[in-house]
Amino acid sequence: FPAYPTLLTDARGSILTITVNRPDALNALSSKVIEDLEHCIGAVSEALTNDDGAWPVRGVVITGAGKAFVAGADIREMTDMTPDEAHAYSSRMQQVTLAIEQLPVPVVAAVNGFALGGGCELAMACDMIYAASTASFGQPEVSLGLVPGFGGSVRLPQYVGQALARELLFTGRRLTAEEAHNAGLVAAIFETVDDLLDGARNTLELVARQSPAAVALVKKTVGQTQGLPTRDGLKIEADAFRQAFTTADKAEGTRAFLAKERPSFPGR
Ligand code: CO8
Repeated sequence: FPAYPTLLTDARGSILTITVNRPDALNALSSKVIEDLEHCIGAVSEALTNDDGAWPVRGVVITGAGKAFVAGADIREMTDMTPDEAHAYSSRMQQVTLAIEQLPVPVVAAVNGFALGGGCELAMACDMIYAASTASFGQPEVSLGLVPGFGGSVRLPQYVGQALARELLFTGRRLTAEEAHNAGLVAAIFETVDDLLDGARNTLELVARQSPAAVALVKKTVGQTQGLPTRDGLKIEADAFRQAFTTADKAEGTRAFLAKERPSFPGR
């Protein structure tokens, strides 16, 4: 994967790390960052659309350069925006968050520092949030006369429940890494940023040993069933279960188990 003007990319084995790299502005999501994220996530998606069982990427880590993960949308850029331009800006980044959710491989947000506003929203679009002990999370939009525009009003209640989400959205109060962990926003905390990146990559290495087809299918199912009534969610799950039975990975996984061997998944 190429580097982009505002992003660094680092592929180690099948794990791709994307680093938002505008440390002087605490990695704020300018239109250029959003465009680069759009192209980079698009390139990953394209690399994974082959049906030949090749999975050049098995997991993605998103992190930030310097002391912030992402300190929000670019406040400077928003000063002269018209309401219609703001709508287009919000919609464009929302599409990026949906593209992350639609990737067939897991994405871990490795939150190394401030994840505020659009930064918290970018993290919440990922499959899992891991945090360094110095990370903090919040939706401070109301302190600027703004509201979340990249999914915060929708995804934050899904992560932490209505009561805490509303408190955070109405007050702009920040959560420490530990509070975010206790609230269910963060899956794991690491002492240092190096440990954080190792932890994110180790989890994705573990994922890479499983059936790629099954991981893609379960990611899709979890995404599709969020917020649905149980009965409707269960129907989608049964369809996914059926689909697993059409894959070569299922044949290999169950065969290898019974033969007491390690599976060699075809990836289809
Ligand atoms: N946008 C632009 N520049 C920023 C941003 C930002 N969000 N955050 C920090 N910076 C810049 C600062 O202006 C400063 O630049 P300079 O050195 O040129 O003065 C540099 O980064 C360093 O920042 P600080 O000096 O403020 O660093 P501190 O360590 O003192 O403070 C904080 C760190 C607490 C993170 C502080 O920078 C801060 O509060 N930042 C803003 C956080 C925030 O409010 N984020 C929410 C933005 S709104 C949003 O995300 C809405 C999303 C949806 C919008 C869709 C609608 C179109």
